[in-house]
Amino acid sequence: MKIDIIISADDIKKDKVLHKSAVVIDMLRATSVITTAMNNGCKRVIPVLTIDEALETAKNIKEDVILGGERKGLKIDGFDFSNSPLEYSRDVIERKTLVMTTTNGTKAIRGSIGANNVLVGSVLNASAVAERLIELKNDVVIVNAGTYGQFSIDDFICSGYIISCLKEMTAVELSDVAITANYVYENNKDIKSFAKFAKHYKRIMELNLEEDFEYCCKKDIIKVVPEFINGEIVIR
Ligand code: 3SL
Ligand code: MG
Repeated sequence: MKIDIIISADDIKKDKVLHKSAVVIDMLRATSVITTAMNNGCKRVIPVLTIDEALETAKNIKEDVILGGERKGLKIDGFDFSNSPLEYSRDVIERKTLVMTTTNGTKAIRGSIGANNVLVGSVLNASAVAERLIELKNDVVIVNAGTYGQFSIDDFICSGYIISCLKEMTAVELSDVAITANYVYENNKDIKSFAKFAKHYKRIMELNLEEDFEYCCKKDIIKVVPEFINGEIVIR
């Protein structure tokens, strides 16, 4: 299995995802939100790019719908929830449709269209993602959402962790960037201690979101692997 990494949503190129299984990572915090919401019984997540698209999409959905996401890390005016995974508990999200827009995460998910499969990954479900990738039998590209089009340490070390899980399960052939991500993880297995160097960590702390950070760094507490299929994220 060949494994490569794209370092930010702005660096996605169609030929890099084509015929592969893509895993989109925005561990702080969009893909941690999606993983948590789906684990808590959310029916589907519809990732969209703009606030207007979110409002329009939600208006056309007949069933129970929740609007979630962020701009500059904060809840969007008129939305139900922010981009904090801790808000998406079973009592509020079960059987609901979540329409979501975030700065980097939903952009990376939508940008990965064209891959054979688009999985949603995070530290929370890393080993379940690895198992699913083995079942799918494609080469893999791990798409880091990054932060505002830039490389981001948090998504990179999370990718390194997923690679470490894959290495325990199968033979892998890593690109240079994948070797580096895995090296960073293998030398910093306590993800929190290294993710703290990320620029985005400072923003998270400014917003008093320490609890979100702690939660998003928990390894393998979730077994579900959300998948983006035909415009919506579901559990297959
Ligand atoms: O950009 C995103 O998709 C967000 O996850 C960023 S934040 O952590 O909510 O600020
Ligand atoms: Mg992020």
